[in-house]
Amino acid sequence: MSGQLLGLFSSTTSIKCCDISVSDLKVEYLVNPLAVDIPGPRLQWLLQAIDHRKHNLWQSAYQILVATDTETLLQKNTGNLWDSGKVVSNQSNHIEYKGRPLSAGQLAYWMVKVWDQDSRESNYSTIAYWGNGLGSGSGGGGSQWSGQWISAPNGLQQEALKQLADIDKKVVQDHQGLLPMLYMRKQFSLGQSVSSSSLSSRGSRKVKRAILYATAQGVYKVWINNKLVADHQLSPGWTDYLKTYNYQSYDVTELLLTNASTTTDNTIGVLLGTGWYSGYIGLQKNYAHYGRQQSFWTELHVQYDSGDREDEIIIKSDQSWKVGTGSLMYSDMLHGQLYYEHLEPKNWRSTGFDDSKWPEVVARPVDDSKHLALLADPGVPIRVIEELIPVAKWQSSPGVWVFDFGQNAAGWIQLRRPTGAARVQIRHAEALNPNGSIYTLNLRSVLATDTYVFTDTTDAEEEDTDTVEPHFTFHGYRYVELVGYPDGEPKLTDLKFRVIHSDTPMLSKLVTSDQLVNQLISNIKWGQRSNFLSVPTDCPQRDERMGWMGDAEIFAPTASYMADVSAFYTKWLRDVRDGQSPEGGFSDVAPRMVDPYDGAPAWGDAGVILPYTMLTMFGDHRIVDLQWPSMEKWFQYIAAENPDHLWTKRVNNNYGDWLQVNARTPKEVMNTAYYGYDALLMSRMASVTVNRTADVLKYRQLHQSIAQAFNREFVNQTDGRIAGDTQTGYLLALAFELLPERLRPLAVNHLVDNIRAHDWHLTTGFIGVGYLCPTLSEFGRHDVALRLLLQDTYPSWGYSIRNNATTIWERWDGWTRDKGFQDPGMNSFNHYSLGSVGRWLWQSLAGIDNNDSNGLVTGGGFKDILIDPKPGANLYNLTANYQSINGQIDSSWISNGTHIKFTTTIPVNTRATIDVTFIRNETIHRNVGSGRYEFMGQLNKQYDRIINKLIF
Ligand code: RAM
Repeated sequence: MSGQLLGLFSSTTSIKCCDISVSDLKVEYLVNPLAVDIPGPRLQWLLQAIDHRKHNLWQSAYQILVATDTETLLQKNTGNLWDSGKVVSNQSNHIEYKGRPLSAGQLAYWMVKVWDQDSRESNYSTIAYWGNGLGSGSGGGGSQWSGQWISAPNGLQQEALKQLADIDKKVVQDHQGLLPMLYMRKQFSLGQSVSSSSLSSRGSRKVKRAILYATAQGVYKVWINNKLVADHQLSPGWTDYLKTYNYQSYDVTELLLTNASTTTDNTIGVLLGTGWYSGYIGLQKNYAHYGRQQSFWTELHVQYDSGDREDEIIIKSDQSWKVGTGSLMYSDMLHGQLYYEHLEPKNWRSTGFDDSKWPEVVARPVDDSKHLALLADPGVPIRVIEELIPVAKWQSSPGVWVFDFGQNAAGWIQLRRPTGAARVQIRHAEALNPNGSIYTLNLRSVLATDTYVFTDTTDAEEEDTDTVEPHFTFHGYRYVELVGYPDGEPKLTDLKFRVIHSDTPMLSKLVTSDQLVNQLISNIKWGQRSNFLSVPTDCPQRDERMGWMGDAEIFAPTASYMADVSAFYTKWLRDVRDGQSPEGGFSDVAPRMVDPYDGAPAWGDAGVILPYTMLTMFGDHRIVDLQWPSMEKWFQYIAAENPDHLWTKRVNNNYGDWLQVNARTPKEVMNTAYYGYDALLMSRMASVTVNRTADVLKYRQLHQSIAQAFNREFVNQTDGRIAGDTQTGYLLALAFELLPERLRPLAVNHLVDNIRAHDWHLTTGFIGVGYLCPTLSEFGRHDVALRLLLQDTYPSWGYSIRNNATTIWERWDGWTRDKGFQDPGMNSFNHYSLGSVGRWLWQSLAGIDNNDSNGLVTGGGFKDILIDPKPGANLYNLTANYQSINGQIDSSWISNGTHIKFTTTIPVNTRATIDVTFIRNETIHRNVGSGRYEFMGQLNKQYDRIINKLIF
């Protein structure tokens, strides 16, 4: 019947047409990655309903074809690398490639078709591809790398500094340790580098694909024939350079000059900066943390159009490269950039530049004897994601212009190049002094200054004359101060804020009828954007910017609702594993800084919590397997010194509920609770991963033993009071399942009493805040959670918003009306930690969750969804969607105070339980398949009370 109808609706669709289409193919979470160093990469796709009015659509089978070529094979439906055959399964992600092994660098093209619930076949998807990595997971064997680490000969940068001292002695004296950027170049011709045997056939062979692989000890940018190979920033990103380097892969086919005569030269130009490797590093406050000498590594692999695979390494980093210096006297990650235009070697990235005065580089082989791994980057690049223009400007004193961009974020200024000679200085700040000048005290020791010394435009290199921007620095700011701009009054359009972050697609949305809540969501989002910079940092502005583990574990669920952070965290979890000490201690920050301490409780635990988050949010079982040995080690590490199950030893920096206010949660309460939580998560993870039946029991028992110790030591077994009597104490005990059932209602009452006693304010710090609203909602006090959400007096999220916050502050009292700015020693206005409430907005308010997220019976990844929205307060309207790995889930409601209409959309190939509890006289509990569902009715009593301030 439905088939016939479909035939009537659409003349182009055949009666037998499948109900679903396939799109968004990815490999290891990435769109067409050029290098994947994992055996058995996992494939995924999304399914869409062709007719959105239909329900209960799912995939009953799939077939994957993988081939070495598209035209001759895949388009003829032949998979010479892998033909999965028709696999009866509804799995559409995490499907392991099981075809022929790929050689290093080989490209595999693939497509997939599916059968719907009625066994009707879809068309094949469009073709996607991935490239096999060069090391193929071997961890980097020295012998397999043709490219070498190349660096500058001793003295080259010192020479440039001497030159600088002639111009600006003070800069050199003040900043011992800053180093000039290196310029590296190599001219090459495709014709000259092929072996003599293949020379004759050269004319007939077309380059099919050219892939450039590159990485650095430092940060780099690459141009081929004066064109940037990609829009990536700050590559290769930050890893634990004592152990791992990620190389990036770029398709440069279009950039190479291949059609002209064989003598045509191509030129590769590389700018090499200090970055995390040898630039100024926060907290440690030193330069050259990993090494003082920056090095670059590259290989350019070319594949020809001649059927079978044939590869040539056309160029590689070796002794034959030249190196010089130029206009970039420094471009330090934290401090900023100093640029002297007249020192720039003109056209150095183009063929024909005379580099005879540049010395040769020093080359050394990639050495695996130190167990250094060179691995394909599993993460996403940092990019300029958005540009902001200033919303206001003023002079804080004569000639000192301040610009306000209206938004705190991370990035840098792109400046219109002035016409005349000038020394222009840009300083960055998050806040203002009362007199309208910029407030920079909280940046601590960083300069956060970009300086340009321009010559006359007539001398300037042509293509760079319009705008200038720094290469290897970033700042966290909302305001900038501009001094020395020569063309009269600077215009708003002379400056652009180039906003950067790791390119995690941020597609999920949540909008409500309440402006304060919307601003909170915006602040959380900008906190995430500003701090997802290769690693999840604490803050983007002061001399810190490190991968703090406590911040990361508490925010990870929120981050995973807001954006697709799957690849980002996959990359970072290697940094976490790399940072584990031989005894088993995870670190406080990953990449681990050379630090005598292992991770503190709730910080080191990120090593367990992050894989669990990946499992629940993305259904990723493999990351659990990968992390399992290190997680077990972490338990041995804690257990070794805490045999009584109270986590009182090996607490290292022992931060406690960091930056809590008006409360003192005993550290041993928090620490022991976290030990229990770790055990709980281990048992849950073991329950859904293969071959871990014994571990389920082992960790469940451990959780019980810890719970017993916790109760014995900290909980009054009669009245349920927990030592310290703080919100965080009750929250952790409830959320981590540490209390016997009979004590739970008592603990909830103590929690609510405590909130009431603080006049309906929170007292939680970094850790407690993550469980505040979720636990209240879970234990029947959603009304109190809403009250805290909408609170706008100190301390609350609303208080910062009422005081113009556009990001989440590090501290509840970052600025107060009574005291002004907090101690500048630690006062960031862009820390995401206290924004961990974000997950509750999606999970509880919008009600989009995994079904049985705790027991993980369903394996995570929103394949089995729970829709259980909890409307309330003056939120008469909410529209949310979450872009899950299994497709977009929608949830929205609109209410007029007496009636409510609720709509939800469940993606194809998933199922959901919908619980509607807010309609009078009706308790709806329905198990459904895909499609759109709508419920309408009179609001029940409970919500009459909660929806109290109606606007229409
Ligand atoms: C601060 C960091 C971070 C926090 C640690 C304990 O310096 O900013 O956010 O996790 O301390």
